[in-house]
Amino acid sequence: MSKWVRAHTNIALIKYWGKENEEFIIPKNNSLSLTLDAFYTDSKVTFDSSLKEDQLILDGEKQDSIALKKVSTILDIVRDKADFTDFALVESINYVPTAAGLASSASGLAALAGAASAAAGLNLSSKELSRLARRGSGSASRSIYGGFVEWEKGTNDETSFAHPIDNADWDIGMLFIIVKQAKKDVSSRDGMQRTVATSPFYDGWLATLDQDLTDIKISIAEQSINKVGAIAERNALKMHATTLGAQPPFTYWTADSMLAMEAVRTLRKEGYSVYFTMDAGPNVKVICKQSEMSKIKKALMSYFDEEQIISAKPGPGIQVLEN
Ligand code: 2P0
Repeated sequence: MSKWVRAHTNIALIKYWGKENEEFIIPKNNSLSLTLDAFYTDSKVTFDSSLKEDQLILDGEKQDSIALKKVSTILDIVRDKADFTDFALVESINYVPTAAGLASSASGLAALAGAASAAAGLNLSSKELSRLARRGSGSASRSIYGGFVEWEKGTNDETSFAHPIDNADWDIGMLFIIVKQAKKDVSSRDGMQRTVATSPFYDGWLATLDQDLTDIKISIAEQSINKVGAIAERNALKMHATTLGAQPPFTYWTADSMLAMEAVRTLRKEGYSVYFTMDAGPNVKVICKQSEMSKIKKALMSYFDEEQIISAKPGPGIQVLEN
């Protein structure tokens, strides 16, 4: 039955960066994220035998075949499992602040995995949903669950999926600093591929991951914002260092990203528990205590406009909405 399904975005504290298998999206390393409440996607899928092709309507606008590619990958798997061939109408609404540049494949493809399997009458477990979402976009495998989530890299389609590790019901939150940006010129998919293939720093990145993962899981269990933040920050810097060694080299940082990182370091010296992480784009995410978020936001406003700073708290896993 067609139902609206909601999935929230997640931000990795231990990053996914590189694939072992491109077709099945098996990653090179385990990653660990926090699902957030502020940004999410609602999706509904309707299979219809009268359609001649899959259609994606995102925020009311029909999307081209390029945008449909990841969507059809998931729809094809669902059709295969349910043993029918009807094309689908996919309606999606992204709840992301206008112009934030945070359009997220994680929430979008997780919501789609839930909506498509519901519409096909497949009764999938969360683990199966995570595997399905992964086929659209790796990070989507983590958005099936709320709180802190680890994506086990596994070795094949059956063994690569996410699982929840902590509901994040403690004093942690994130502030998003939305820096001014031009169009992204290296997608995360192309960026990680180029880095794995050409960067001499990539092996160094992989070599310290197990330690970062072990350390952050202990720190999450201790509910230590300072330890979790410091590990996430060092992990993000290592990931971004690999791109500088790629051929041709690239970076997602802009001057404003560096200003944001410097602002976070300054606030830390002033005594706040603040750390940063960054993904495949110039925005900076600030890991901090929820209880200090409004004070930190005010302090950041001496560097950025108020509209550029968005607060987020830990968010829930995938939800089927009552239509
Ligand atoms: C992450 N990123 O762990 C990392 C950190 C970007 C930097 O997951 O190729 O859109 O569709 O599997 O999931 C972004 O990559 O890539 C991402 P595909 P995806 O959040």
